[in-house]
Amino acid sequence: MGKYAKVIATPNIAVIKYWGKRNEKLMLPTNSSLSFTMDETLKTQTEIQFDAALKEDSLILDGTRLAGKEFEGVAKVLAYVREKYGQTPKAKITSKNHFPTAAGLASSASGYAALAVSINAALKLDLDGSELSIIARLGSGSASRSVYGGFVEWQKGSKQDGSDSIAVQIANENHWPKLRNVIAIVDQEKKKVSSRAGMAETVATSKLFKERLEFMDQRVEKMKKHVLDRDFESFANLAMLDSDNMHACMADTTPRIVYLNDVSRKIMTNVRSLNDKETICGYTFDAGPNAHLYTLEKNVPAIQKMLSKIAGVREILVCKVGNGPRILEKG
Ligand code: 2P0
Repeated sequence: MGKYAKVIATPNIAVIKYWGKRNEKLMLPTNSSLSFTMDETLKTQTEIQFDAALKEDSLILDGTRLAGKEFEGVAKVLAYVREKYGQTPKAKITSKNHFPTAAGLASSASGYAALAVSINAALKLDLDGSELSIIARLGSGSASRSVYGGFVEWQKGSKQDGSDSIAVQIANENHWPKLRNVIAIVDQEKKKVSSRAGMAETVATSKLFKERLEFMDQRVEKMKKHVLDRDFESFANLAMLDSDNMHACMADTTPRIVYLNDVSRKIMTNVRSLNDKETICGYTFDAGPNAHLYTLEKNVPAIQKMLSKIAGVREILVCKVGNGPRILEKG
């Protein structure tokens, strides 16, 4: 077949959040972030075929051909690869997200990680994880972290050209086998502000965000230690603090950004009650009302029970730490 690959990649969930860019074109963040890549409960499958007979690049996502703004990320990734690794034929990309319908879970991380890994496999470029993370980042910042399994730091870097803004695996998928992310899918309206637009407004207008940045290096280092020590209590408490702090910065943005709703807030209150005697659960929320609840395997039933009693929780998914992108075929 030649220059073909089929790849699966999965989303990641950040325990120290990325919110804010210092360079929008190169997608360079204002702070480092830390996540773990999830298992294949949620996944994107991407096929890519480079072929000299094709007249243009194309992407069919979940059966729909994307154009204009929706194709910009892919165009940017392909342009970077062509400039850096030489002329390549046009690409036909077909991608499918295996996510619960309309769950409001972001698929850009798994999507662009799958794209970066499939390009590398199809063109036999033999790139390392750092370079794959740079390619994925150009499509979506959080995707840089999904090119690895396990626990991953996206280092913000300091160079203007972004060559040191890369993801690094800090522990592999076998490091903390008992850790779970229980996802509560919450009823919601369509997202009003995209993360990309929202974070730009926060950077431009929030004073609280400037203060957040002063703590972030230290916070990432602390979280790395909690992960390496498998110190669940410290891990969960720091994840909650960082999520609360990011959502406070969103609220401090002009115009105010609110992604959480009453169901999200009810979940937060219930987590606090569950943790009354001992920390068995931590929460984190991305740019939407769905809750991601960290816990250890033995406490999953208690979390599911708590969630099942909350009106407005539509679905509950339980994810483990995953092993990163998988190449299914290449040729
Ligand atoms: C994160 N989020 O660290 C944070 C937490 C949302 C809240 O990464 O503009 O879709 O494509 O770089 O990666 C969502 O932002 O934004 C995100 P772009 P992205 O996971």
